[in-house]
Amino acid sequence: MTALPNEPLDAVIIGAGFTGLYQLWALRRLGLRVRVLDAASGVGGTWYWNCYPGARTDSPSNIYQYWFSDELLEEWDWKERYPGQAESERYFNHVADRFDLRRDISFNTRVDAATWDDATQRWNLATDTGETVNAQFVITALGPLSAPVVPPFEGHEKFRGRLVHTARWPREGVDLKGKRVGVIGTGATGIQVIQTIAAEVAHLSVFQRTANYAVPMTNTRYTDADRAAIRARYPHTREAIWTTFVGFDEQGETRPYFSLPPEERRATLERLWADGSLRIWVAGFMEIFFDPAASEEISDFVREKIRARIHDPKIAEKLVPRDHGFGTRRVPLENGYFDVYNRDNVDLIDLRETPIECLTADGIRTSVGEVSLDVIVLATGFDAGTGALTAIDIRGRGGRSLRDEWKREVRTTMGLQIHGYPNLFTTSAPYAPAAAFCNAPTCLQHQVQWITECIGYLRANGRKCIEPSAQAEQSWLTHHDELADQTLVAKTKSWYTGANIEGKHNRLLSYIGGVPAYREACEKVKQQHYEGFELA
Ligand code: NA7
Repeated sequence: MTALPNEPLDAVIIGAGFTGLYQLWALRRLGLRVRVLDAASGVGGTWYWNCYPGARTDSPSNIYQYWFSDELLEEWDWKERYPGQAESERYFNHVADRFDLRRDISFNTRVDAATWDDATQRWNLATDTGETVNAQFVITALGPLSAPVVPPFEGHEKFRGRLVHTARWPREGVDLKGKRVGVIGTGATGIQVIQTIAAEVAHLSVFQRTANYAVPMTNTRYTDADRAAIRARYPHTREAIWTTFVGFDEQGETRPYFSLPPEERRATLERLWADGSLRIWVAGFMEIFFDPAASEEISDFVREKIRARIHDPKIAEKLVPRDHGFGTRRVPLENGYFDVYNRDNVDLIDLRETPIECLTADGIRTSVGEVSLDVIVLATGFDAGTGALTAIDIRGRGGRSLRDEWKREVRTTMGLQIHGYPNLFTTSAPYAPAAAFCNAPTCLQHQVQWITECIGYLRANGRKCIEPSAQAEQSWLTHHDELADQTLVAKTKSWYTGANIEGKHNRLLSYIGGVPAYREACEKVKQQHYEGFELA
């Protein structure tokens, strides 16, 4: 473990994942003394922790990467269209070595508290290693999905088998071969685990609360020719990601859904579906987000696709979502997921019909009896956007507590700063597209660039502090809410709305005005010398 520096720093970055590594690279170029702190023993963030079986990106590798270095783009060979966890982790390790980033990273170091000192106008951070560090700026690069949720089932302590959350999967793996395994959760993670382990385990019991839509993934192993073709498009791709609604590289349908005759609507959906990607969601018909009639028709199209995969019509009906429209929750890609339910060694337990009552010494008891298990996999998701921030005791001006304030209402200004917390910059925090509704690398890189330019501006202009005004924060929230209220996404229960956490704020987590509009708003603030922000 690298000891923390004794001398005061210019900036501390919390997190050595996608955002943290780039932020370190960028602030170093400004000449700042920077330290990155991470609880993990290595780089990669999400791709360090989520090493469960089948973990894989749902964004293609050509847009799930850094754009800041032409050399990096030239030398890194993606092996697949959708890289698995190991390949993604290798990429981050390569980046850390390639740019000599490790010398400024302290691993195995969790930040417990960050306290703003009104007198010195600097932050003091305390870590679980008993160390402290002092810095002018703090940038949180915690990732939107890094605080795992373990549901408070009764009897946790009684279970004699192995209980593991996907986001805390042991690095050495878990032997599932020939075991009776239960998976709770059928979100993007559960789907990946289930489709990966079904053939290996003796018996798999899937505990499903909400049925999920999923699109078949066409993953390809790239040849040299594929890579050359993808590289040739990089100049286009690196521009295109900024112009699309959710930071992917393809524009959506511009023809209004109901302006097309039914057969053309169908043909278009088939074409989007056949792409084997998230295109049908992120670059399809925008009406899925706000027009109930279009949403229903498109959802029916997907329901039909699901039914066609399942032999037993009764099981098929359990797997078909009916309580929300396609695309109003995170759409996962799948690779053999639905076919798993045609196997003899797989049972689907519908928790709406037979809820979990408790864990027992031998497994899980539902309202109709006990399921005996050797291993329980919790694919139960995250306290998205806020959980990782409130896990740290953050104290701003006058000792105010972010944890307490966010219990009442979660507030940010463009997801980048919070009124009352000077010189604290947040990435992937609520009310920016980066929190959820964006190809994460696109939006996180944009936030790093904005933060870096802002700090550069402060230094160039002899300013020490920046903090959004209460008024600017309120007007961003009002704008955010106005857009969110028009969407079906905000009316649907999911982690996007915080509905997966009891008592959490009921506001759409992610800005839903699209990447171009968000970038424009951020650019305007910058052009107007950080209007709405108080500089001291
Ligand atoms: P998600 O998408 O939040 O999925 C969590 C799943 O776990 C979901 O099916 C939940 O059902 C289920 N869940 C959560 N709590 C319970 C309890 N108490 N009982 C039964 N089932 C439960 O998390 P993921 O990790 O799959 O994906 C998160 C993101 O990571 C994903 O969107 C990608 O961006 C990558 P529910 O739907 O709440 O009824």
